[in-house]
Amino acid sequence: MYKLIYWPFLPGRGEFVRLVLEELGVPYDDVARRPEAEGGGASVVSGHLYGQGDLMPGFAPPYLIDGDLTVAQMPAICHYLGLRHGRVPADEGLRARALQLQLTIADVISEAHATHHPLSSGLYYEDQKDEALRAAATFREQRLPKWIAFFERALQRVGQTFLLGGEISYADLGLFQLVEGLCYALPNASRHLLDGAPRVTALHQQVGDRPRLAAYLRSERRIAFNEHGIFRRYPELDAAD
Ligand SMILES: N[C@@H](CCC(=O)N[C@@H](CS)C(=O)NCC(=O)O)C(=O)O
Repeated sequence: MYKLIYWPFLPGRGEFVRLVLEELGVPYDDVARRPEAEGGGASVVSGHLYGQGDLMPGFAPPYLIDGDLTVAQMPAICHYLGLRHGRVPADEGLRARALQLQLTIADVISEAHATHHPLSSGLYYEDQKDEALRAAATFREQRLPKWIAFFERALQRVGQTFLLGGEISYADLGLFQLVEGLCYALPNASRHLLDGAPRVTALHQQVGDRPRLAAYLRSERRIAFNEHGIFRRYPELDAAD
């Protein structure tokens, strides 16, 4: 059984991996979410940070453990699972494209995090609020429209529901979770932009309606967004209603 090691109290980058595992329908042990008495808790994650512990080193979570192998870096984990379960196309160009798209999603994730931590992840939000106001305004007004338009164009070019065509891939799950996170963190700015992105909106709807994912999203395995993760709702960082 796969083991996933990720912070137990926030969705973060771990959630992009969970969505792939849930859509595949494979069992996995979400180790840190077990009670501490059963070997869970945040200390499991911190014990492996920066390559400490007895795993093949990965710098930061999420970590996926498959037997003796540890895979870190969210896009690499999703790609590994896609290949391992035959859920990325056989065509090498399309495989590279799937990874490219997930890496692009990872770039947006980093920019979204930088809206509330523009100076450093090592400082509290409260220590960088003035800079965050400026960073969030630039993200909302300049960067986010470009990212959303990019994914809308990618879907338009393919001319089908999903980013690689008719078959769903991990990149579609990634785009779903990105939209979820943006709508949580910046509801006003996101609503406005998604109104002009019908293909991205339709993909989000279709992914969320898939039976396994819909069941997962309703389950207690799904961790709600909160102000510890990447996508945080600080109303002062959003656009006016
Ligand atoms: N590029 C890595 C980023 C990993 C990362 O930043 N993980 C965060 C949680 S989402 C973390 O716990 N970082 C701890 C640290 O960098 O000290 C990925 O995509 O997996």
